[in-house]
Amino acid sequence: MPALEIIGVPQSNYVWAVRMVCEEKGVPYQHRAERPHSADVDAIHPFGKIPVMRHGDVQLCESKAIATYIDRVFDGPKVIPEDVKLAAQVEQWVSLGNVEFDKLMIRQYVVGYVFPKDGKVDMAAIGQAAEKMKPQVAVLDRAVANTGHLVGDGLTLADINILPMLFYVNRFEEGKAILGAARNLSAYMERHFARPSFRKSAPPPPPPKN
Ligand SMILES: N[C@@H](CCC(=O)N[C@@H](CS)C(=O)NCC(=O)O)C(=O)O
Repeated sequence: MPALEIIGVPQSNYVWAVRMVCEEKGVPYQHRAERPHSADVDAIHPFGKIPVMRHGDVQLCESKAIATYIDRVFDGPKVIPEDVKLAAQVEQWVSLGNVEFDKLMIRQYVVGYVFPKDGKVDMAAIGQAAEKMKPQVAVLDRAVANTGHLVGDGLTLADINILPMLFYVNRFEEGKAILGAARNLSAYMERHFARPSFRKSAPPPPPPKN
């Protein structure tokens, strides 16, 4: 079997998710920390986004496609269940994650703090994003209430996709308060953030501020 290569800086929530899939399944992989729009990334993703993947003559972009490929090609516990209904529910939550939660939680809220335009955090925009996150968090809080998972009663790609997003939101004041008030989701985060697969695939801590 050729080496599996995951390309993309580890800070990306989507790179994190794909690496967590590998860890969860016990799949060996090589990780190359490249930024979006590097030559290698541009060669695979039409819009230069990370992660991208190489496995022999297979090249893929988009975390959902990469995760699905890894789940089907390699042994280890399934992160997308064989059961058609459960698999469709995983698809649904990954889609919601990418289209709804990532857009607001990461692209607006977290990126607003980490990569502020003109070097200054726009606190009005942060406040607006935080308000909009409240109903999203309520949706997730209800979804994990019964089993502590988004789909069925075990960890799936639906959870793996959302966990890095929640981790990042939880690092900032408003996000931490909103998540902390969501009882089921807080317990969910605490439990899954402690998973070896989550910790092993986590990005290194940021350097200390001067
Ligand atoms: N739908 C894509 C999203 C990938 C994505 O947005 N990656 C970000 C980093 S987390 C990126 O490469 N951004 C660079 C850009 O948008 O130009 C996936 O699931 O892989």
